Amino acid sequence: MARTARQARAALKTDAKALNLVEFWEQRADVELRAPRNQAMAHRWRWSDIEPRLRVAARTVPIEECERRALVFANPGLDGKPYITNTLFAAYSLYNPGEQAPVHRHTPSASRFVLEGDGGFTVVEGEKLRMARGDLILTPAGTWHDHGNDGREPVIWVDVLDVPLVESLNATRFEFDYAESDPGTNSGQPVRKPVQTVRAPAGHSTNLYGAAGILPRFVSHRRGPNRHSPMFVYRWEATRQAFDRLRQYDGSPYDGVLIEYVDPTTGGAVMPTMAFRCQLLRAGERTRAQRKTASSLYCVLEGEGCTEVEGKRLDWQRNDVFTVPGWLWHEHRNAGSGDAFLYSVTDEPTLRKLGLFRAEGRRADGTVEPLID
Ligand code: GTQ
Ligand code: FE2
Repeated sequence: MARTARQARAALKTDAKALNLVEFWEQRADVELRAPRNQAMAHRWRWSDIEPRLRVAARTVPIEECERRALVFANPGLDGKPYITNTLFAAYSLYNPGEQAPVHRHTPSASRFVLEGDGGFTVVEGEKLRMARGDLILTPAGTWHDHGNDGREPVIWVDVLDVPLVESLNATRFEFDYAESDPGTNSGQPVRKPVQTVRAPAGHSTNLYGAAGILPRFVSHRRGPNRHSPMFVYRWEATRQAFDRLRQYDGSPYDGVLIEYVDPTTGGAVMPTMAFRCQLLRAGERTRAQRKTASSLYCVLEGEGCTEVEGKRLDWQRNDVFTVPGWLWHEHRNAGSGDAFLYSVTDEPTLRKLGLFRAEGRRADGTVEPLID
């Protein structure tokens, strides 16, 4: 009997394989994870390693060949895929004076955070946004955008997109067939264009949304096919002024003086999938340990310090980029004598919408508290 059962089970194993089935009891541990799998690792990319290579690409890779000249962060835990975390794609991009990235749109949502040069611009849905260090520019899912540099120096920025998330949902689509009616022809028929004609007034996003607490009631806040922030640029100048007013407060024991760039019409995240933040850690400031089910990437706008992620120490300085995967205990330290500003992007809005967001913090006495909001 026992022998027959053994034989039957052996046959079951063979049959299951042939029938494209998996015996749950054989792979249960692979399904019932006690904690997130986290293939993406905590990792730091040094600006000093990458900047010279970006300059080589700027000399040797023509813009006509690459369209968008980007060195993409590949998380060492993700098998060489061009993904910085399980949900995020990020890159340093460089555009020389006079170069242009042709107009396109895509289902992933995208953003730029500017590191160098002040001649760069992105045109989003007909609004030309000039870009300077510390500015955040949004190109939410489905918005047409093209980039260029009409200054005299190369411009460098960090792109962050939700490419791996959209890819995992099998919803990726890039389109390059932009067309608009050409007033120069009298046919009125749309014609293909390599870049958009600017149609919004100078400073449009800031004109409409730059004063917190005040919203114009004579415009639609819908700009593109989806719901997202209608404000496409968040200026460093305004952010810095906000920090000047906020720095007198204790801030969060877990994040120092943390701000989020929000949709002015809702007060919520600027995009459905990603949230964009910036935090000031004052000289010597050290945060308590926390962990969140969301994962994040950071870019160092100013200062030097380190972030410890479950025993792994990531030292960082100006323009470096690093990741903190989900559900790993981490804490930040400003190790310098001046302010440190960390820009960050997180997939927290996605996890919140799906009921998957949790956060915990370690109190001063070592006990753990849930973190809400
Ligand atoms: O600048 O529009 O790094 O569409 C990857 C995809 C940049 C962009 C990237 C993009 C862009
Ligand atoms: Fe794009």
